[in-house]
Amino acid sequence: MKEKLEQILEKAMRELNHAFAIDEVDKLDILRVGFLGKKGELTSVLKQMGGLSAEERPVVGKLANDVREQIETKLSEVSAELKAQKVRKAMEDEKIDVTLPGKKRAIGRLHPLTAVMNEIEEIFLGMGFEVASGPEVEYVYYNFDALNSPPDHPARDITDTFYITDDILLRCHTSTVQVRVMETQKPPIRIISPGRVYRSDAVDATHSPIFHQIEGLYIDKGVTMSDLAGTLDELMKRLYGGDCKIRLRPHHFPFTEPSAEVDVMCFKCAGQGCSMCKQEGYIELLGAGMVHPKVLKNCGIDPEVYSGFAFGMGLDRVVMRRYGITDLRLLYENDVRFLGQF
Ligand code: 2U9
Repeated sequence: MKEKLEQILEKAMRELNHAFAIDEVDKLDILRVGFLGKKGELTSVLKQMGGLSAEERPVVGKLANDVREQIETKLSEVSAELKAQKVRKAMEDEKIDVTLPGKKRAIGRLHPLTAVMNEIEEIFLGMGFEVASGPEVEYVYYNFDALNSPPDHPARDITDTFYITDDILLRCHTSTVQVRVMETQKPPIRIISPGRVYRSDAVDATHSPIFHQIEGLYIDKGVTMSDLAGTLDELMKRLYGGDCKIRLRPHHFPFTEPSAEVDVMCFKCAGQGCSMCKQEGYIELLGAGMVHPKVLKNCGIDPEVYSGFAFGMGLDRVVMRRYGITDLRLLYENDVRFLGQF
């Protein structure tokens, strides 16, 4: 029996050392049960002690206890060492070198359209205007009829405007917002209406079915054309610098009378003429005029008491001029190689 006990001890040490060598912590419980459990190898030997003589029993019993203690001690040591090894490995794997430089996170920036729209809004907020908004899916009434647009106006054609039904369309200008405000708010009214508008245009370097506009409206008593010119002059000076000048050329719009095309002095050549302004010295940037009396009346405002001016500007065109962008599509393709420059 002594030899058997020594064999068990030797086997237990060998298997525990192997479990340690292969970092097999789960094997320890199997070995504990295999040697010390109810049906373990050592327990089986101890059950045979009844057959020993009175002289042998205490000697073998002591030896068996020694073997049990050595196996339990080895089990504890291997278990503790494997746990410590696991902690050391985790510490090593999860080690953070605090001296490393931080990871630079690319931060986003405003789209040039948004940045310029914000800038223009700030200019008008500084002049006492408010920012108004309205639906992009709009009634024909607000987009055309209320604006004194004749029934046969070419802009009404399905070739120019996106229709959803005969009475509903995608707005082709943000003038619709002004009409809605005029219907609900008594003068004085000082608003700008920035936003997305839609026209049935084939996409090319200067046309897009979706583009952005900023329109403005000032309704009060005694508003004149010089108020319009002064406001637009101030806008352009704040946008393009104090030396910037504007000029008004007679034009026609159904919703304003008199109407004007407004040119802005080319900020590149200061009016001398260059490639950007095609030697004109000025660039056409917006349209404007005094709100037509019929439009005032359509919105319940008495043209005998009140007058007002309005203007409309293509925001995309302002952005393209500002940054020397020659292809409108770049503003809508979301190419980060392009957008990352702003
Ligand atoms: C109301 C009355 C009048 C808005 C105006 C223009 C002239 C104009 C175009 C410029 C470039 C649109 O983006 S664009 O294609 N707009 O020329 N817009 S006056 O007149 C209004 C608006 C609302 C109630």
